[in-house]
Amino acid sequence: MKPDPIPSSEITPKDLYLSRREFLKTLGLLAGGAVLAACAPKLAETQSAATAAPRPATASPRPAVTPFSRATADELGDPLNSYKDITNYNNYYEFTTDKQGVAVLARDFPTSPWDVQVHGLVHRPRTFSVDELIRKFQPEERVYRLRCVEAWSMVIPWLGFPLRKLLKEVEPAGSARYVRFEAVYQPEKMPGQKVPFYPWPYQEGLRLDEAMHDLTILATGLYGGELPPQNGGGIRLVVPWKYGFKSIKAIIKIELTAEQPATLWSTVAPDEYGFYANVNPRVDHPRWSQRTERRIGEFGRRDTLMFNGYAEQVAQLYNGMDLRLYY
Ligand SMILES: Nc1nc2c(c(=O)[nH]1)N[C@H]1C(S)=C(S)[C@@H](COP(=O)(O)O)O[C@H]1N2
Ligand SMILES: [Mo]
Repeated sequence: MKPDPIPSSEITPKDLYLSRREFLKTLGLLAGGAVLAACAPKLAETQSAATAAPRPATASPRPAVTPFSRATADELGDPLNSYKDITNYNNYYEFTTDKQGVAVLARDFPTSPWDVQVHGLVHRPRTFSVDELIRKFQPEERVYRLRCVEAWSMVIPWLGFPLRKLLKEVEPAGSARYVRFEAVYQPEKMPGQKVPFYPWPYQEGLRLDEAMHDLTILATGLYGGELPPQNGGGIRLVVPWKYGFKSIKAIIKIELTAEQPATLWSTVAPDEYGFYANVNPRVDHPRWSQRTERRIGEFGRRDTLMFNGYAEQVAQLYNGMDLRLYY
């Protein structure tokens, strides 16, 4: 689907659009959600393609509406988390370990323009701007559960494209078996990077077949708008069947390698955070159970699902592996 070439100056700012919608609704001019549902995805894509979606001027919560998501729930019927929750409860140790403090500290972190270098065991190494990636690969909405290893979770409507598309573009060599991701290192803008305990920059990795799986995306937006700095803008990985720490934010380098790459968390605590880190309710973290989780915005706890509910799509990637060892 190609976005209409609407100049960004003609795109209705989201907040204006919203208040007009509220206005029309009070006049009874909108038939339920039908009008919005039909046009929202297109506008969302156009907006992100033009990077015209307005960013909140402050980290103060936006209204908890779901204006540009065509979905209201994931495929299991669980409702989306609010924009407010998704953008105000974050793990992002480059800024702070305080989940509710990330949004404010990251507020002025520049996410555009943003470049990603793709290199290593590839025939056509190249640097891409995120704007170019958005034009080329047309981000689509993907509603995914995000399950943190700390046993909380959310349902998030990402805008993104399969990582596979980018990897194909650079033509991986036959010797490539893993993909290594490196996040930005800017200690003058990211106060958490002055904490020497962590081996900055944040890095992560996937096996090449995991990276090529259709569920694995690079996200460039959420809720139909741009990707806020606290959620990993300019661009971040999302691997929904793995614990959240695999979904590395603010990526500047993607490298194809022959050897399994080191990761920040398996370097800091190898017996707590494995390379595979597949969500698995039967394998406890050394310090707590992984059997259940707290869905942000809900009371009580819910059962954690094998592979975070994506077993049908991904279990075959791990045939012959002992999942008790490869959590
Ligand atoms: N660069 C970077 N990426 C990161 C992290 C981080 O600290 N730094 N935290 C990870 C963890 S533990 C989780 S649970 C998710 C949280 O993503 P969210 O804040 O968008 O929900 O980001 C992951 N990606
Ligand atoms: Mo996490």
